[in-house]
Amino acid sequence: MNFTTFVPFMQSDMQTLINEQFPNHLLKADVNGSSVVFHSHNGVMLWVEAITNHVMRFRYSAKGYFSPDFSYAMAKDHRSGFAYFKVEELDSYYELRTPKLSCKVQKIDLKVSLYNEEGKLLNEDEKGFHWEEDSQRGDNIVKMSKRSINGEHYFGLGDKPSNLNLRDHRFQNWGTDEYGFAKDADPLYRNIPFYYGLHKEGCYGVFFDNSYRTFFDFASERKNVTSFWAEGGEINYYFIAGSSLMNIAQRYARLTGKPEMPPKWSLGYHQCKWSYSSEEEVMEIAHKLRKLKIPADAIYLDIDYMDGFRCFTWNKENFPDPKGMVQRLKDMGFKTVAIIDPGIKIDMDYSVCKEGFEKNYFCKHADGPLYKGKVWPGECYFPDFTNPEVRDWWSGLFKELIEDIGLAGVWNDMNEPAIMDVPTKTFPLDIRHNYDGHHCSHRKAHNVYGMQMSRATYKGVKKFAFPNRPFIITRSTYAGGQRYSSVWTGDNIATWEHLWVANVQCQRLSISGFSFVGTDIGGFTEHPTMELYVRWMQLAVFHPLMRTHSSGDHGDQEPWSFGEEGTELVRKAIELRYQLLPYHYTNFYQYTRDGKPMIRPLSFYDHQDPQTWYRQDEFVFGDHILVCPVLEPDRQGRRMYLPKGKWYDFHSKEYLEGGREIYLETSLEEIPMMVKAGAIIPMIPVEQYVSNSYKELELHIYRGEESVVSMLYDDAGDGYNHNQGYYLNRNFTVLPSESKYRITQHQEGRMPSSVKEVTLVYHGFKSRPSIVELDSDPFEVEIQENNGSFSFKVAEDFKQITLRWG
Ligand code: MIG
Repeated sequence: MNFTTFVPFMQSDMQTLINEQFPNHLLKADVNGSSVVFHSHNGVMLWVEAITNHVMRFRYSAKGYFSPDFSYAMAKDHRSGFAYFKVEELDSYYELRTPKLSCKVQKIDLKVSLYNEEGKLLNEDEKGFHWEEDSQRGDNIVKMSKRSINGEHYFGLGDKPSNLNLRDHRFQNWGTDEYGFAKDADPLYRNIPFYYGLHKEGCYGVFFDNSYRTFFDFASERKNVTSFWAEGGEINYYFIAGSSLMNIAQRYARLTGKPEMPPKWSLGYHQCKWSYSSEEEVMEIAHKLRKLKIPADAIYLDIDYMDGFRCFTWNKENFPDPKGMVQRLKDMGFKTVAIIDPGIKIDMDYSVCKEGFEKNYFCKHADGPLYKGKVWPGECYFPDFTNPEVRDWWSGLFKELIEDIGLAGVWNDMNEPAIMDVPTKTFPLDIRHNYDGHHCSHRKAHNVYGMQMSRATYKGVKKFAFPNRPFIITRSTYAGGQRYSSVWTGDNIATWEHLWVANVQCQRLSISGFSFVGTDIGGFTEHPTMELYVRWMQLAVFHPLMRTHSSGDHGDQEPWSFGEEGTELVRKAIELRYQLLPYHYTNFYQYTRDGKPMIRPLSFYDHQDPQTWYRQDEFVFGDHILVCPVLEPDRQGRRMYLPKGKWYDFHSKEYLEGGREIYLETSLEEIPMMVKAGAIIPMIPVEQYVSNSYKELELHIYRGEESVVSMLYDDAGDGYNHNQGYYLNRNFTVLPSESKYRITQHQEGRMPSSVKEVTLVYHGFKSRPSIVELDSDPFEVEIQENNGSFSFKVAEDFKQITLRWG
């Protein structure tokens, strides 16, 4: 019998039952610059630090000291920008203040409450910090509980395949290889302990930077409480204030970093399968893509290209001439990406194994012996990627693949780490890790293992691909891993439900720092129908990583695998992707520069509209495009919510008033898609692969009644010259009025434009203008009309174009 069921759920009882302990009253507070350390009589320490005006960090220790401060998540420059911090002692509490955020720490129990700049309560402790001594392990389970404010909503947490709004759910982070994962499965591959809270007084973010197994409860077990805890380490969290969810996303990106600009080709279409297992097969796929005029930029090699699954080797029978093959693909405009797993086959005739063994780079058990785990190659050793020396060695191993053979990117898989034939699916917990000199067991290193592998891979690929940019895709990672690698969502299933999951996961990953995301289009396991594959492809047009992948044993999954109609429809979707490439690349630039999520749930567009809190099919892609995938078979239309503002149907150019739900008719040809009134959307003609310099450029101008700014960023599409000012960033501002429509352009950067003239295409205007002025002079133009829109050409460096009527 479980006697706890008879005990009322009260703090004092909890303490005796499970030995929870709490800080008691304040002994002293040490103020030091922008931080304060509070000490309770029973030896608890709370360290509060202002990182910037909007971000405070809270660290607790029940041990009487703080361990050295170390984190894999934080970006190097995350502290820059702090301005002002004031500490005041009052009768019953301390008040710590920046101009944007204030915090009260109660003297009686060290409980914390946080207020925004208007003095409104954002968040407060319920039980606050407490801990449990785990007698079995001799470590502390560290816990934090917060009051959940009435009607509070929660977002974030990485790749959870559940409703976007996390309210009423419990989750955990423990990187897990979950083949054919189900909706609501938890945990999955990635570990991102960051969430947003939103209620009527405001919004905030909490980043719980702890790499042990972490848990979150969002008002699920107890309706008025949200809690998070970990199996070890510290309660160490960053509290982020902001006036919108978007601001908070940007501040989180400042803390944990952003990637560099990717090679432009990586925003093209990628074709993958487990496996294209011979040169012949690879070339056949490549030729067929070109022959059928299906634009594509990358082809992948899954594990079967290797010799007996030995990383950094080739199966010489099926791939007799890797360098030649990669070159032949290059000549056709394809980049080659190959998979590299962490497991190193135990084979002393295999140089990687021998060297890793001799240099002592593989993971060991607590009592010394090397750890052996079974994966594809059979028994393997595993590099300890948390050791900086091992990472350097690993980076160096890419020389041949990248520099000599010419691969453009690397795919890291199985790095949760995944182990076969053991119930835990991963390393035993006693395995030792270096953790950059902070030696620890697998309990602490598990959730960062994949991140550190992708970091070492990124460093190697970057070095040997120079002067080109690296491309990395990883399955497992931790918060901050976005600095090194893109991610895909893992082994999904070819079902309509999984199309829904794909949509939600990509939105959620995007607001959790990882915008460079995609899913296995069509599903990894099982086989999609033509309709499902088409709908999935259409959604993936708006996923920064657009890759078809499948397990290969359920039938083919190439763009032509679903009959002629399917081929047409898939081609059309991929073509739209390539037409929108300038918009995609600009969106990526805004992500790397400003930390803006590329895929934005509606609540990130307008959190003040309650309709957006539960909406999850629709999302905003970049600044100006609203997308709503069709997620069910056999649909002639669907309902969708248009957030406030005015919109144009991208396909029909119909003008629609927002702030309401609409029913939109759709065909299988098109994904429902809206453009914001006033926006300018850059588009190019379809290319078969990304060419890095636009030959023609169209600017699609959607009439609006308010001033709107649109951006178009471009650079060489590869290399690093953009860091020396060799880029071209155009900022367009529209200034509408009764009788005229004016667009101004401001250019920045030293890269000359690759086009001389741009075509301006005007949508939503009642009639063509009577006068066109270029930089305030009358301008003779030949106006083309087409379906209610009109267009003309103008020199690309125009400063101002004004249309007048009447
Ligand atoms: O145990 O490399 O998620 O994308 O094709 C399966 C083979 C290992 C799992 C990956 C999948 C990949 C597959 N891998």
